[in-house]
Amino acid sequence: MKGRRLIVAATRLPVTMARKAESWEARASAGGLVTALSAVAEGRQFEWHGWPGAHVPESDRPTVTRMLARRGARPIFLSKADIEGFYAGFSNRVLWPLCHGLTDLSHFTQSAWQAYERVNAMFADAIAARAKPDDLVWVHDYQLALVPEMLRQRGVNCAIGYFLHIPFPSSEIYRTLPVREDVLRGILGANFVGFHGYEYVSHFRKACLRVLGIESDPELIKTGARRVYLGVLPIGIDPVEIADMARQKAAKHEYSSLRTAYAGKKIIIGVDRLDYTKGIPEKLLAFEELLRSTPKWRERAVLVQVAAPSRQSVDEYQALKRRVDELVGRINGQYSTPGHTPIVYIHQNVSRTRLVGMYQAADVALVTPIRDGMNLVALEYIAARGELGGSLVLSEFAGAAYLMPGARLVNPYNIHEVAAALGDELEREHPDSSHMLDFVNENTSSAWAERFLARLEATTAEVLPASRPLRVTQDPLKTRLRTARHPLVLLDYDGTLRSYERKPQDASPSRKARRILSDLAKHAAVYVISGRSADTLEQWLGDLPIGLVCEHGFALREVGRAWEERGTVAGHALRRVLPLLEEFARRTPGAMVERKRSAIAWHYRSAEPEFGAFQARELLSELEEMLRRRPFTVLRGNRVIEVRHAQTSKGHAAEEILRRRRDADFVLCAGDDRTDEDMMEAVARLRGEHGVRCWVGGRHPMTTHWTESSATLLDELGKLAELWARRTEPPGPPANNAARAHTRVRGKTSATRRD
Ligand code: GDG
Repeated sequence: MKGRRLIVAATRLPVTMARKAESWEARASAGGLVTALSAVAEGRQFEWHGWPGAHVPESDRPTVTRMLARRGARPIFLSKADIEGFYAGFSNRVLWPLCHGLTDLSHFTQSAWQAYERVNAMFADAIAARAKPDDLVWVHDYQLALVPEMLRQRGVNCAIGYFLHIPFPSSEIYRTLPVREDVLRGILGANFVGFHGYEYVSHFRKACLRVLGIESDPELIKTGARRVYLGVLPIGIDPVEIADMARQKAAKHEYSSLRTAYAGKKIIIGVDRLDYTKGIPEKLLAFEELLRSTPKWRERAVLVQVAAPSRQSVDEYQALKRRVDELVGRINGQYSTPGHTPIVYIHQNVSRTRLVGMYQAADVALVTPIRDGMNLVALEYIAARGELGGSLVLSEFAGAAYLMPGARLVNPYNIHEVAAALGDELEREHPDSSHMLDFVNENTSSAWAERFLARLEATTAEVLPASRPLRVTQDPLKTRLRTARHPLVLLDYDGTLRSYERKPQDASPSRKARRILSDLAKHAAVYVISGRSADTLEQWLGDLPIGLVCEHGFALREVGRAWEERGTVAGHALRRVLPLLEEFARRTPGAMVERKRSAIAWHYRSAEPEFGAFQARELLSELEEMLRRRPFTVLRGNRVIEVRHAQTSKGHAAEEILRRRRDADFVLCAGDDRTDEDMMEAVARLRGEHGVRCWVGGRHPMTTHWTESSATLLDELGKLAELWARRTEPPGPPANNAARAHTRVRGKTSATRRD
């Protein structure tokens, strides 16, 4: 993949700095992410922002920065207090346990949170100073969750991606986080958010709904003017790197010393960071149970357990180490003989090459995390064994469980089940792991990175809108407008043709707006597409020669014709939704249910604000479940929740008009709120470059043009009417296929409502 510059933000740089006597030494650190990104870094400019792994005094920072710059790395220097609060304090003592569902181990402190915010801001500052509109920014993992939104606040307008390497917990758990809104909003600053599995996406969406009241589609969250795409992209490993390491001396040595030492015996391998999520005690207990229940394995099986030291400053990790030491001691004490020790416990950081030798020597890999985003060890084992085949006993709570066909899935909390599965796998002589191997070989880490960036780039069209101020008398727009033979104009009402009033009934159209609409209608087909009722539109605009769409697309009235209604809320929605809304109205003093033909609405404007909002989130969540795969949409408005038919939206109305006005060779549409986005989307999809989409109130990623206010829009529309009036040959509006027979009545006050 060639092209745009890539800026990566991850807590640790791929280079670790270490102080050596009077100078500094840079050591490349190998890791999954480094390998994954090295392929995508080729052929493009690339820089990586992160912590260099050591405290660097002020005076040495210029030197260290220069050394790192040569390797494409840009250091974020952290003080000891920052490292403690940001890394140990909030990332590893709050988010890590919480995301793995261990609320008891999640200890929030205000000072750690402040350090987390501070360090995230340092990353955002550093990147904001470098990022250009065409760059791609890729932020990694839970330690930097606030960075995407902080970049937006600093005016960064390029494509921002975020990948969460660990699980996203169920919303019930997530909601216990004291700073739950901030973290979600932080992530939602990205254009594309990637997770290892579907379950995490679904939890994330539910948290957005329950915590922020933001609804979403399975792959898309719309927040304000921005769209955040969600994707499932399970990470992989680099099988070629593993094959290369397998050929090295250290790997071969490890392999042959294990096979010699345990000749005629079965070797079980466990490789984990010494972390409480990895289920090491559970694994040891299951192995103990196997030895207890099946004596034949006591001297015929060995468990080689690598437990790499990790986060040793955190109390819980120290407690875990004590527990593991104790269990290993107990089991070895109980089952060792002079010739055999059942557990080889390696509490050290082992080189990757040696690890590959160990994997190759093992008949079974025992991977039992109680929760794990993905788990690379499972993949590495299968890759290292290659054609030899291997047995994998794998926790169903690892993301990898969904991707490894042929693995023996277990519940790590059930030690009897794990022991039995392990016993079965030890019996197998020629395990076939070819399906798993196929997956590992195809889903490589670099393919993962390529896919992520491709998805991120796909959002770019929205990120970099060629949005310009609307100036109808300036070229190239002027020429396009003047030469349009059958123009079509689609306009929202409130906020677009008229500024908002505190009382909605006061926002009647000005004389100027009515005159401009009439003038435009002499040369173009004009429609006002509004959320207002048919009666209000009739009263304010019904005498003008324009089409009207009421209640966000529920009914359409062509000039001189009757209202045509679209999907009403009936049947299922009425039977199931109405009682639910009524129940919530009963539970929430001040709330009420309104039944319209197009929708059922639950209003909570008069409810106590906090409680009303709380109940609204609960209701949204219920409605989402209830209406899944049903043709209804739930709209969240200003202190109102509406359930309407999925066919009822401004987008569907615009689509219908475009279908009727097929010969429209130019479309101008303008709007200012969420519901107008559907209209913008329909015009963009159906008319592409033949459409001018104008946002009122500022730039918007879905539009080609923008204008400051309804007043400036009216000015431009006025100029447009004049421009068309000055044309020598008036081309006239496009034909309306449906209403062709009725063109005689154009200009007359229209018919009445049907209902
Ligand atoms: C997070 C998520 C997700 C282990 N011991 C040694 C050593 N390792 C290597 C393994 C493997 C890596 O560390 C561990 O990767 P995991 O995926 O198992 O777990 P986390 O570190 O928790 O990673 C996880 C991952 O991010 C990627 O998105 O899969 O779910 O928690 O590569 O081989 N490496 C060396 N010495 C050791 O002693 N050199």
